[in-house]
Amino acid sequence: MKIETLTLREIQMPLVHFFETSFGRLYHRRILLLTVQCDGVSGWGECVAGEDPFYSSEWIEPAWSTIKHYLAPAVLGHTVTAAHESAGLMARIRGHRMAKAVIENALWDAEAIQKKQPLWKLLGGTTREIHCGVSIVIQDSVEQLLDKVELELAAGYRRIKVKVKPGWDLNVLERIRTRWPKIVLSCDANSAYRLDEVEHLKKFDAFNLLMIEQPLWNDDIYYHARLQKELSTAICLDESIRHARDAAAAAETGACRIVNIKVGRVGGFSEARKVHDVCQNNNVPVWCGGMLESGVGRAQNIALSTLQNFRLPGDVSASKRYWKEDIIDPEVTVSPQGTIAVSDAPGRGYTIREELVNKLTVRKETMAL
Ligand code: OSB
Ligand code: MG
Repeated sequence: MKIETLTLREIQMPLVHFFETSFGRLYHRRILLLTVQCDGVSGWGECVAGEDPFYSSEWIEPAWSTIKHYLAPAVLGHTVTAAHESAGLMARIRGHRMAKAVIENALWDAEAIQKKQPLWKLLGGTTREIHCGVSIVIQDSVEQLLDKVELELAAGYRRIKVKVKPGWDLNVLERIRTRWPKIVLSCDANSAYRLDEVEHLKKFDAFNLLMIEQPLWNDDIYYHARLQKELSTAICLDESIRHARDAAAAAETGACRIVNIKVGRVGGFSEARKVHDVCQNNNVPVWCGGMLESGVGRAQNIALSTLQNFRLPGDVSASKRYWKEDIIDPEVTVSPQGTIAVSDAPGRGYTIREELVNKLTVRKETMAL
């Protein structure tokens, strides 16, 4: 596959509902999409960098300029036999994993289309159907949150995850558990706690949670290992896992019992597979995290979730939870059993609605040699 051109664009999409975490409240998404042209085939990728450097130090402005000035020149004009080889071409550039991932993932899409194979099969996936959960954010009141939980359970979702932060945690979990004693429930702190809150965090054990996600610092493994020893609830790491070595260190130190894999956070599909394998070898189940993706990123998350060790429901949910109109056809739908059926079409398995993408585009730049 000769990497001929890269087209980067920013689209803007209003969210159906605001998204509030311990970082703040978000109403609109600014999303970078990338198209790669190889031997007459177009592969699409989505950069999951946010509009602000709050979840990660990466955000869309530096992602755009890093792609333009460093990553595109590193790959353009090169011929690769498989998409994963692009990671080697970009290795000289440190960090910027979300920016690297969009290039590598677009190439995986192109490779799958070229080989007339569904992306999930090319990745080594084994299941025809993935299990879905939802991430429910901080609301204006607990009553509003309970209404959301009820709605998502009725839609069939198999795991409810709620965002927590000091002041919006034990009270919320208590109310959910009282009403639904048996549901699969977890929480995500996005690093909102510190080690001097261990006594407080121990109280989470009363709620029979599947996991508590990323309670401590975003860049920490060591103190999570100390914390995990104090809790009976499994810790799941999200932000802290940047690559397979982090996953190995976390498994070795006992810093978590579950890992959330986000393909963008770890730099692309090839590293995501390595994280998956390290976790599988250490008997640590994984699940696929979400980053409020448009259909392009959503399709890639679905493909990744078909790998064998994705044993827990992911934050991969229906397009309509985020968008009035998604940019793929068909949009992602979830069955009443809380599953997504995987497409057998070549590549990502969903068509890009290019006219709609063009309408949503606010800037666009094509890079070629
Ligand atoms: O921590 O999983 C997270 C969204 C943006 C940044 C961080 C996180 C999230 C989510 C999104 O929880 C889940 C989804 O896409 O529905
Ligand atoms: Mg998280």
